[in-house]
Amino acid sequence: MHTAQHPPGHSGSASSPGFAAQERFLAHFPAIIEIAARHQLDTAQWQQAAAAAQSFRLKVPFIGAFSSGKTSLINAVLGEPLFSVQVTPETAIAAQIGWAADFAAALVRPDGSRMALQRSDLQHNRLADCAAHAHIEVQHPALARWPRLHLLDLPGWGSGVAEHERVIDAHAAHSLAYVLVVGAHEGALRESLVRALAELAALQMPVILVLSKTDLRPVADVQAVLHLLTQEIAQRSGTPALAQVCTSARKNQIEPLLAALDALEQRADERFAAGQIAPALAQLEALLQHLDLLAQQRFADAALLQAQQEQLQAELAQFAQRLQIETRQLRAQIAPVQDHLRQRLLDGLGAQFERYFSLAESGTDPGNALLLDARTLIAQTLRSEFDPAVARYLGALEQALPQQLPIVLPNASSAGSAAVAAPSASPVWLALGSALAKLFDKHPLGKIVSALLPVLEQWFGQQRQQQMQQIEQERARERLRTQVRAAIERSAADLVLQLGPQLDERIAAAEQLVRERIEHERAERAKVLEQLQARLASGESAAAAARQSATADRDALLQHRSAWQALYAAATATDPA
Ligand SMILES: Nc1nc2c(ncn2[C@@H]2O[C@H](COP(=O)(O)OP(=O)(O)OP(=O)(O)O)[C@@H](O)[C@H]2O)c(=O)[nH]1
Ligand SMILES: [Mg+2]
Repeated sequence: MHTAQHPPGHSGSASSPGFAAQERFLAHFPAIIEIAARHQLDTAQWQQAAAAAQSFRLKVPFIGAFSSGKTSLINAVLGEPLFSVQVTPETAIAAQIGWAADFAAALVRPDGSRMALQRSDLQHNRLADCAAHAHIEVQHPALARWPRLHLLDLPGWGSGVAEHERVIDAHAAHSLAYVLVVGAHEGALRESLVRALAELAALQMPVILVLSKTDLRPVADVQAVLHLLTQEIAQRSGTPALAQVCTSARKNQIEPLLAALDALEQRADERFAAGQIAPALAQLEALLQHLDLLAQQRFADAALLQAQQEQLQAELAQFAQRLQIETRQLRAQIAPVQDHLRQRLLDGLGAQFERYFSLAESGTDPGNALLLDARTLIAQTLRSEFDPAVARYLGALEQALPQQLPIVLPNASSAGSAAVAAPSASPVWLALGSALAKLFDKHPLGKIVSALLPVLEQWFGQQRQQQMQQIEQERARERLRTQVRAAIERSAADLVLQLGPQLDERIAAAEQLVRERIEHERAERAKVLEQLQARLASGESAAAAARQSATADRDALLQHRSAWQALYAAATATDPA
């Protein structure tokens, strides 16, 4: 069987620490949790960080037209015909496949309930109990070479907005790259894929081009098609694909795809380092500062402690004020972003007027096409107009952080999903930052756009019947033109209206997150000061013992820190290849 071609334990290059990095990272948590508990500090945040690191996976969605060969490719990667490739689109269901030592499969319903599946259920597509929006989860030992990837086999991509929403909104935030599968017989990108490309580009999501079914065409043709598609992707998305590979699932020629997955697994290391190790290092920095205080002799003085506490209160009050001002300023950016969006929608949708008109003329509802274009325009506007404002906001808060509190927020520039922030020596706000960044990372396109769906449907649905009978008449055509023009204007206005509350909601959530985090650190610091106070009354020998225990624990933490820093450095070392 061909699984023998990619044995477990493969490592791409010397700089790839492989799956072991995750295990090595996790190994430090029990000791750290014990130390935090010993000094009556919060352990829940460490439990959460460990759980997040444990379940860390990145998705690799396979998208493409119906029957482009997505499922066959995934079967080939697995080394067995696990998923049925009968052409029955009505039973199409998404499948997520990840590594585990032992095979397991389950149907997962939208409410989270699971039903175990047998291999044969998948092979024969016996998914009778297939609730709408359910999906399949498979654990498979053949993926040992890519333990941090979840391959997503998605149903063939039609042209509807709803599909875009499901595929891009649901997965983009947790995806590493999208695999675009195009059959060699297709020869060109379908329009729905062209739009997907534009949107993925706006989200700065890389793609891998897989030309499938190359056995169907002569080698020279295949090369020509590959060349054409490569150019088109670079042109449409503004950057070249991460990789472009030729495959034939039928002939089991999938080596180039396996190599592309290797490169993704390597990228997953970097994302693990940025998303898990760096925030944990920041959290560790905070714990170290608390233990530093507990270890110090000079706090055996009540007056000093009192002064410390008062200074902290003053700094916190000042920060709260600054937070309010900065948040208000960020909110003030919503209106200009809306103005830009309105103009961009009117220009961008207006440029497509003839296309929508001819769709309407031929009796097809142009609403879908219009909304797909609008999605891309909204994504582009948010990236160029709103994201920089968020970055400024995060930067200003970082500047304003109380000197005394070991609060770690992310590098403002890490707000984008692709950015990898290095933990710097200065207190960057990583722990809170990655949470904040996630909030702003995923733009609420689905929510904005879907509100307009029924409106447009009604708009074009109502008079279509009547229109079609008179379509030959110039007057009716004119009326239709007016209608399309009005639909564009109405859509632009409605989408702009939808955007406001969505951005506002996000800003409010960010502000709340900052408040909670500050409060958390304030409470931690208060606990430390209380312990120091109690120590004043406990006699010198007990105080000395407590200081000694804090010193020993701080030294132990320094060891854990160096180990994590080494893991971080290994994962983010630039690949010489
Ligand atoms: N000649 C040839 N046919 C292939 C190849 N890969 C898949 N096919 C055929 O193409 C058809 C569709 O393959 P699938 O793998 O189901 O394609 P898909 O993209 O998953 O299809 P949907 O999920 O329905 O969108 C099947 O009849 C396959 O046997 C290939 O490499 N060469
Ligand atoms: Mg399929």
